[in-house]
Amino acid sequence: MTDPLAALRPWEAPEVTSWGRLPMNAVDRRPGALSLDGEWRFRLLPAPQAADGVPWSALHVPGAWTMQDTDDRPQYTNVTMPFGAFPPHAPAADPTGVHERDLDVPAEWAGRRIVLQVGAAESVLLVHVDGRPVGLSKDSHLAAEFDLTEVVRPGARSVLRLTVVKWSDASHIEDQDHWWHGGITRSVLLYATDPLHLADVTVRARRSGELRVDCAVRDRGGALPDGWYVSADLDGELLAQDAEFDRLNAEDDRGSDFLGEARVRTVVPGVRTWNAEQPELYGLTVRLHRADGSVADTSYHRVGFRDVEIAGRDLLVNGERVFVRGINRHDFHPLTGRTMSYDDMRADLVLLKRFGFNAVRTAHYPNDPAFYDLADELGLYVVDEADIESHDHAHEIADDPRYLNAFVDRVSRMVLRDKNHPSVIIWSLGNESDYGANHDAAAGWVRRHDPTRPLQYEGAAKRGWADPDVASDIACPMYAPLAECVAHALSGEQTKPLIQCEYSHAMGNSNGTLADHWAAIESTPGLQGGFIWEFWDHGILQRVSGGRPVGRAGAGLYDNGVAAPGHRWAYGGDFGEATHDGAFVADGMVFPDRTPKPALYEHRELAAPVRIRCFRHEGIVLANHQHFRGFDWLTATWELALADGRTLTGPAELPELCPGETAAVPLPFEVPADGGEAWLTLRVTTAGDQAWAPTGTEVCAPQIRLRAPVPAPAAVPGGPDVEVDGEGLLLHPLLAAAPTLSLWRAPTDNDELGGIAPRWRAWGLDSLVRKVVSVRRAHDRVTVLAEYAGTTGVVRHRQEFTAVEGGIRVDESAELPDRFDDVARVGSVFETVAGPELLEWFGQGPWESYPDRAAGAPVGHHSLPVDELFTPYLRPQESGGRHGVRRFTLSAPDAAGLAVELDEPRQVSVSRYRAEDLTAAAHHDELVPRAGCVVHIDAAHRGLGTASCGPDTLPSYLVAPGVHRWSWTLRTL
Ligand code: IPT
Repeated sequence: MTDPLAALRPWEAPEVTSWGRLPMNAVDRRPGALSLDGEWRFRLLPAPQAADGVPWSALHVPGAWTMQDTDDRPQYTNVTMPFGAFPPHAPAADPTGVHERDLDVPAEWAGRRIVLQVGAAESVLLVHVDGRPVGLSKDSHLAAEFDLTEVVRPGARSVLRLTVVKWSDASHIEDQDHWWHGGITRSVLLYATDPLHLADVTVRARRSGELRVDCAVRDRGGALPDGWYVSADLDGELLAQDAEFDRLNAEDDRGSDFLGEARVRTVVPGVRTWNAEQPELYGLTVRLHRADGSVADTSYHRVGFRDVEIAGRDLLVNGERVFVRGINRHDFHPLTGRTMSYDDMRADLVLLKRFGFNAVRTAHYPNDPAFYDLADELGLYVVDEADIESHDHAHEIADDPRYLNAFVDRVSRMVLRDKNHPSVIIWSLGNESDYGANHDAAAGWVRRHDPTRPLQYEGAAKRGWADPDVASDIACPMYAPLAECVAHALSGEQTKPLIQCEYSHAMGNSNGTLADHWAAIESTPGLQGGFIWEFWDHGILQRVSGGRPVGRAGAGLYDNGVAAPGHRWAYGGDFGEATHDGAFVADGMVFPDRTPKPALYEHRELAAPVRIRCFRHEGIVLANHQHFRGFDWLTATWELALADGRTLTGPAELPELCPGETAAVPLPFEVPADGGEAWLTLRVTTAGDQAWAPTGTEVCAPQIRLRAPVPAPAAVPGGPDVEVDGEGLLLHPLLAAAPTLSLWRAPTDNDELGGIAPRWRAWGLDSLVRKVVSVRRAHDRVTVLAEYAGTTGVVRHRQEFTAVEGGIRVDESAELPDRFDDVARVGSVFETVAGPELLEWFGQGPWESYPDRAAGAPVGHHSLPVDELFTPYLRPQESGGRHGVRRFTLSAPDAAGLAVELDEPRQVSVSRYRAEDLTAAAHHDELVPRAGCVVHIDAAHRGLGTASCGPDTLPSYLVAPGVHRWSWTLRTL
């Protein structure tokens, strides 16, 4: 092969990170650029040096070819590399996409400097124009720019070829936990500048109002024009120029195209500072002038004045110890794989703001540039993470000098690109790559280049949370048990802020114990928050026919978390991959179509700016849990839910409170003397439009109990006789299956991957064999004793059915042997006949809640269609539970209904699926809803925890062995 680029075999040369690539900079060239996005000619070669005989087809750019009906499909692996070759090698079979298009360079660009920008290509990009090599680049998540001035002619047509090699030495350091794709995934631009141009602009803006703008100026022609200067204005006000620099410039007569750095310095009096709650931005326009005053180049920046520092073990933003309510987020889309529009990105961040997040870690690579603009504008603290994860070969690569350049290159280019964003408060060296000299080299570069921000790296922090010598200013563990974090904070040894870079793994039905985490964080100095893993369920939309995938990945329709009929959310293995990590890719707080999972409501409440501390002296104590804002942007209504079925509402006044302050507020109503148990909820909404929420958006709904339940009067005996069959099973016209004992739930991902469900199976809890021991009939009651045998133990179950006015009272007990020391649930399960469609309940809701995830579901009178109770987690599993249910009815306009009264607040679920239906299915399209309702009433239900990756639930949420008792009354409506 004669092509010198290919002759280097750069895909197996980690030392080669680029050739012919321009230095990274922070000048935004998107405005005024020529978009090269659209249909390109495309062919997919089996390897980079394969013969070019493949015919051309068409491909949309930007867009991964793995999502566009080629033979190369998406593949999901977490840690394991998708090919066997060891670093720095690539496999022989190495899909290589040749993208080609005509390039018509505008005639009016004559005499200008012409630059190509490729937004992102994975994993090696080779650029040719008219067959001439122009350059190469690596790093699948950062743009690469190439100067085309010498190789194109304004007014003429050239052929631009971008060759993308999928697997390379770089793949070994891009081993992140998401889908593998190939292609160009961000926009391609062509732009022109004057030969005299801004090569970079660095902005530093402090909360004092101090503003420094440093402009690197180059002249492509090397003509050394005299008398050029830089001006800058802030929101239209001209800022002072730096006379000292002009002098330096005049003296500089070297023959380089680098002309020097122009500086602007000023102090903005009375500056409005930037923080995530009030992201005040100023518009900075930097202009580079020729000697005659005409403008040669312009760069626009949005500037936020703010300070970030670490003081002792506190991370401070503008001097405040802020809580970091963070989430990890990938650039993901269910139709494109990776390519996101501005609107998609905005929708992601708006949703995060609405659910109480104030921080994002760009796991595990620099995100699309639009992300940072939006984070600045909407108010999110960003941990900006470099594109380095060598998970499968972490130990060898961290110290491998062949990769030294790549580490420094990736970290430094991220910093050069993103340094001007106020939202970026911390740099991260990458993820899961062990810790070695390559990291220290990159850290050294960052510390010199940008001393204004702390640096973190989990792999370094692992060496010791308090170790001063490692490349992490923050103790940023992942999935550390809460008790360990608290112990560290109390140890007297803590030297750095403790902010977990990953915690609370959101796979499937998860995020148990989030409330316990936040109770500890908010009450323990030294703990400052963390980043939930993660935002997205990375399900790719896939059309299926007869259980087999058809058509291209990402084609089809979806709505509300559910793939439309004939489609499914594909996860690892669904594209026929031999090596994959299954549903581990579906571990986010939103479904692939961005529908919130119920756990998001839990988070929203735990982040509530308005809290009710307590109820006393006929008033409530309110607290402002923000760091910078009062309550003036919020408004509230009160809602009083009474056990007798009433819900009263009215306007509530929020007091003026500074951050951290509390105030006693009298109740704006009288609590009715009757009505039983009473709960006050404040519905807090936005008083005016916010950038992320229109007026009236609910921000939180804090709640407090005003009156405890009043004991119910004993049921009046009477009613129809209780009937049971020969097996002691209740006969009832509305029940298709009688209440029996249930100890099993369809394993959640946490149950399964945390090793909990395997124990249940070993005990035989998924296939208990019921044997009736005795049936005793008295005049108004029937008592049934039964045994449920597992493989290693027997549970004794007693049911007493008593006829009461209008129905049947069921008193139950179950005795679990010591051996069954951790079961999913202890309770009753029964099935109704077809008919009931609506569930109405008094308890927590309206969304799904579980014992260790119940802080965000207020007690009240709720109702939902049975079909909407269920949460469609990508891999079917236990879902749809409601915590703290006191009573419920199941009804339909034209069918008989039933009402159930519980002895105390219980975990209840109503669904169209039995636990075994859910257990057996791998995807939703395999589930067939039953006509009746499957109803669970649990005396005890195990917490969810997060054991699919990280700590299990806390001991207090486990279901203990011994005797469990519960009672309920069933009536016909
Ligand atoms: C951790 C990874 O950093 C993250 O990318 C993701 O894989 C997460 O786990 C699980 O979903 S690494 C894990 C080995 C703790």
